[in-house]
Amino acid sequence: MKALPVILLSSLVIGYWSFAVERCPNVLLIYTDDHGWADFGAQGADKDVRTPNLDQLARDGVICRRGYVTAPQCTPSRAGVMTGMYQNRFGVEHNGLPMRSEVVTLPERLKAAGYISGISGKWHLDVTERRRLDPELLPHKQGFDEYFTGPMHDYVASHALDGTPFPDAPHKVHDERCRVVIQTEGALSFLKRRAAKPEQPWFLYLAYMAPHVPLESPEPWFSKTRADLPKERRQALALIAAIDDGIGRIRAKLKEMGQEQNTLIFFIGDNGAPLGEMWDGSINLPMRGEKGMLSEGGIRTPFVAAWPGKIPAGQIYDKPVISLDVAATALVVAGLDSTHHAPRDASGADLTRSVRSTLDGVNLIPFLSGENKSAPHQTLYWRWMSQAAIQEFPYKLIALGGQGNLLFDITTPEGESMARNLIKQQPEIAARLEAKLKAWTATLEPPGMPPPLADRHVMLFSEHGMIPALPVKPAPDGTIQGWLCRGGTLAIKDGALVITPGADIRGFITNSHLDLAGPVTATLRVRAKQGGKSRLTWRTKQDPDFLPANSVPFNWPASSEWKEVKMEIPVKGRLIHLRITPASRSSGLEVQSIELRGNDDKTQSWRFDSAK
Ligand SMILES: [Ca+2]
Repeated sequence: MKALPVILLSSLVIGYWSFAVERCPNVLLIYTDDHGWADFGAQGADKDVRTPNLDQLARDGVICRRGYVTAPQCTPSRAGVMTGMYQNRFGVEHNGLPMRSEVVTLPERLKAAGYISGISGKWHLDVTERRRLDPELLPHKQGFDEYFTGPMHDYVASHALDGTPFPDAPHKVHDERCRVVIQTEGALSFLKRRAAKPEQPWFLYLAYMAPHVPLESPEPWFSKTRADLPKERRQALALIAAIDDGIGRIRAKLKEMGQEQNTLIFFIGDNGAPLGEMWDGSINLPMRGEKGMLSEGGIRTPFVAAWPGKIPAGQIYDKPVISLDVAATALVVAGLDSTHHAPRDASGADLTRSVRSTLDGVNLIPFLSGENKSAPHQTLYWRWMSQAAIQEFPYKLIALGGQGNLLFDITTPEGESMARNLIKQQPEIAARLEAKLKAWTATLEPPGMPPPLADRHVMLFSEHGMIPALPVKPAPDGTIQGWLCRGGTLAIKDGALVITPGADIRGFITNSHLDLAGPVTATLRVRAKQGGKSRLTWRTKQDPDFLPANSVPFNWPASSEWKEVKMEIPVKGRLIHLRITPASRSSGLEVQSIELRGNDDKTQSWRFDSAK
């Protein structure tokens, strides 16, 4: 008697497969890396980028011109798309914080509908602090049945590229070819195995590690780019062209398998291009800002969806959508409960945001098919390091930790400029959005609005013309950006902090507003007319006072040029207070910048060269 329900269930399942006209669709998610909004041809933003296959995919489906991701950085953005949940809800705020194994992923959920899942390319959800890898957090521990995963030339795989299973999987594979080609072949290898089992639906995550740095010049694509462009631009265009060829090969394979009509495809960039020293050659124009910012340039990326026969072809969709919608859409088309219709209280507040398994995205199919004319999202949220943001189109409020709020109308790309900051003109909208943002951040892990910890991020907003240049002047209490000189005086002169030790004592500069996990890396840009032996001393949260052991020496360079001095500070616990004691009897000590980087990659930094 006990076995009967199982037999009944089995026959029902077999019956379903035998008689169903259509089985559940496959889902293919292509996720590129640091790929700016402008960089695909059909976007129409840049004339140098050529992506005929991606353009064809867009013509066969829809370009979402307001497509967002959940963070302006790799790991948190990937945690969001892989789970369909705002990653801050389970503590993946930024790179260096891996996704814990108990977090429920899309491939894990799809198992209930009989899907087999595969990944090719970059994972980046297993990187702990100080860039260590945790093998317990690899894709095969997070729901992927088959995998060929890695960023560049070294991979961990369940199958060889020719399709042969590795009996000792996870097996290490080294391949010297261009990473984009390898990652395309990893995806093709997965598809080849699916062709042998056409009755089983599948999910494939093809995460290209491009055009992210380190750049390379792969042929035959590089020599087809315009020779008068900057080398980085040519390299990015070559890598994007290689991705485009990969899309062509994969779509040809789907056609050969007879699966073209039965595959829902998403193409999304994980975050905007970085534009500073680490420029990857990609561009975000006309979006303002870059990777590392919650302005449009950091979180609005290429976003295409295609499902022949289900999503009308050739559309441009202008209502905001987000990468979180991939999981909700995939689960609904797989016939599973996406559980995203969260109960709300009378004020509209979502009561289940804090429930770990509740999705934050929506099923996009009714919206992209035209069945539902309303907007998929009333409100979108972000929090990343020292920034948080909320968007209720067309308004977006950005909270810069310790620097106040910005309010923009983002209808036009140039909307996020200092001249268009509406924070004073629209106090009621700003207050309403801030209250909602505070309520949302209170449900996160850890809860709360962003801390004022990353001056370098505030600098980015200043460089992109979204806030004025940072004022650098002594505060009424005599400190300069939190630094104080004991036994001497401090001044800002010619873009540097100038230290004048007292007549009889050498004094020191000190900052007691620190909070960094040890060990800490200190990077100072300094110079002096007379240098010499100097010292860093510190105090942690646990220490009753400055202890003699908490000290490292360094040499203050005597030089008319700025010199970078880098030190590992072997702090045990949390650094809260630091002293920089200059060389004895030295003169003309100057500091251009100080950066302190904690063990968890959090930084506190000061630049004195923006003084006017
Ligand atoms: Ca990225």
